[in-house]
Amino acid sequence: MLTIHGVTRSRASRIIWLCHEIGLPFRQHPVIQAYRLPDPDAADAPLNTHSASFRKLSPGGAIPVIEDDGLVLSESYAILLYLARKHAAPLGPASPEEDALMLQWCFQAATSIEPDALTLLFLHGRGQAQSGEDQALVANAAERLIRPLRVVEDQLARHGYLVGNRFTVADIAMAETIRYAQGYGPLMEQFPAIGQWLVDAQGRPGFQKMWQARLSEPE
Ligand SMILES: N[C@@H](CCC(=O)N[C@@H](CS)C(=O)NCC(=O)O)C(=O)O
Repeated sequence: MLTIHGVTRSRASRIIWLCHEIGLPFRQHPVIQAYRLPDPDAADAPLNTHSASFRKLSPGGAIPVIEDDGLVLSESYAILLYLARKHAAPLGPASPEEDALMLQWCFQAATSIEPDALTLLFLHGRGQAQSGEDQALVANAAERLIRPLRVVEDQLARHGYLVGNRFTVADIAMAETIRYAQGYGPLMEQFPAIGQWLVDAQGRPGFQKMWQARLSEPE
């Protein structure tokens, strides 16, 4: 059976959402991010991204990692695409062309959206008091996000989904990436098609099941 290493309050959420969508059973090892622990190296620390046993699977010390039929795989977008290909359409690619488009959207999410969206999450979304320097970082990140989000907006306004006029793994990858910026109104209100698509995607039973598990984990 597929094993997912990583707590649900991490990028493992996108893998877990996909598994629920395609009805794929999995075991979850709740490895937690070391930075969330006061002393990740303490003898009584829970299993975390510093733990020696986890480092054997993930030398870079990052979650999520999966084990599947002897394959050990890290990098959440690679994991999504691997599982989607293995289990194929409707959520995975039905042709090499769809496969290429799914790759395109995943690369766009990973390279042009995720870093700045995470800046918005960490410096704005969690409601911390912001220094002037933080506010400048937030404004710059939001400014850089306009161009890639415009591409996503145009695609969704015309087709409703990213690939194949249906909900696919590309929508999961992109929705989980844009979620990091979702709480930043001055940016997101410029993209109504993305807003509606996020509401629909996050209303799906697969997302809701993942989200309830996530909320049940300690912050
Ligand atoms: N590009 C990687 C990033 C993985 C990553 O940074 N994961 C975070 C949690 S979402 C992590 O494990 N951080 C560990 C730490 O900082 O201790 C992916 O998409 O899987």
